[in-house]
Amino acid sequence: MSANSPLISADDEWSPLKAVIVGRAEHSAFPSEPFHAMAATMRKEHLAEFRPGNPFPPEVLEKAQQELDNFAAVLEQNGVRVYRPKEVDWLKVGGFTGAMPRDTFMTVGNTLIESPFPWRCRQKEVQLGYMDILDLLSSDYCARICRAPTIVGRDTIYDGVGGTNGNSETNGSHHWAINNSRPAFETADFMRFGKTIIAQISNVTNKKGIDYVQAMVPEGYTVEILETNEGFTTRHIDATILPLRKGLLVYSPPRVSEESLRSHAVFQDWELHPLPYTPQPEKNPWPPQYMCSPWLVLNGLSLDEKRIFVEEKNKEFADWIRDRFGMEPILLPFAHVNSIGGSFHCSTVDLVRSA
Ligand code: ABU
Repeated sequence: MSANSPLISADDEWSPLKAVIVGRAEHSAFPSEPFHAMAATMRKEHLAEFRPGNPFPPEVLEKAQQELDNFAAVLEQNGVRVYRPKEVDWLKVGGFTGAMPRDTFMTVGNTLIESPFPWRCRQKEVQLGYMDILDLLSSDYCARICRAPTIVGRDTIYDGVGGTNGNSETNGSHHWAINNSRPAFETADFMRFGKTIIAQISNVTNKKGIDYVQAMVPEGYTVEILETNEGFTTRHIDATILPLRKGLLVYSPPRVSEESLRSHAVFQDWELHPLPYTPQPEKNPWPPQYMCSPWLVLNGLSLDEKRIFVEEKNKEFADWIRDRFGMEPILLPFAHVNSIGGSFHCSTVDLVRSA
């Protein structure tokens, strides 16, 4: 990149990647929120771990950090400029992790938008981990950085939702684990398709959050809500749909239908393919799948319209996209990062992609 290249400029998920944030895993701890919010998003078998001051097992974090460092090195070898957040003791500060920046920021054109997190344990994430990166990015005078709005007074996001049985869906008029009293989202519930941004409402993203993104994006961009099939753990659109390149998208059939996708003008002339995959439950997998679903197979990061990072165990998926669509998957180890919340898409924020 030349000295005058933009530091923030990305419109989609597949154009050649030039600059990216890659997260880090040290000192990550299980997030801890009111029981109903954890129960609505996490697997039952690990629910008891989601309590204050509980670190992920050190052997998982050590390997996750190695996987992230290796991934960052491979990106650099491919000419991508890589930024890393600061090392933070998330356990000590009552936070979660620096490994999942996709939930934290989204690039739309020249604008970087910070999530007004619903989870309290994540609300200091940017202040603690990402200020050096934001300082650097703000040296590009054409870049806009939208920090999350301050919550004035008491945070009301859980008022009237939840309860003690952990099932948000049985609670009064509210359906989700958060209410709509203030804008709240995780940016992993949004995906960019040029001037159209596709979003989903979920247990971490509300309608006011989506309206807020619409207000923050540069002129000419539109945010549309995709109807997804609400699952008990609905959180994040990036394990539901995966655009492999312009005009070609793979989706998780239990999570979204072709009809729902087709109802968005942006997909009308796209090839839309259901992923032919039936998750097989594993008995006591190692590392434990603390914070992810089997559909994380769709959580790839594209280097360009051919090359995409895929977790090395997902060989069937890699073969399928190679043989069927002529893709060139790059297989890397990432199982320990998966364990704590996501894959290559979740653990990155693409800052610059250029056509
Ligand atoms: N951020 C992806 C986690 C969601 C899932 O595993 O389905």
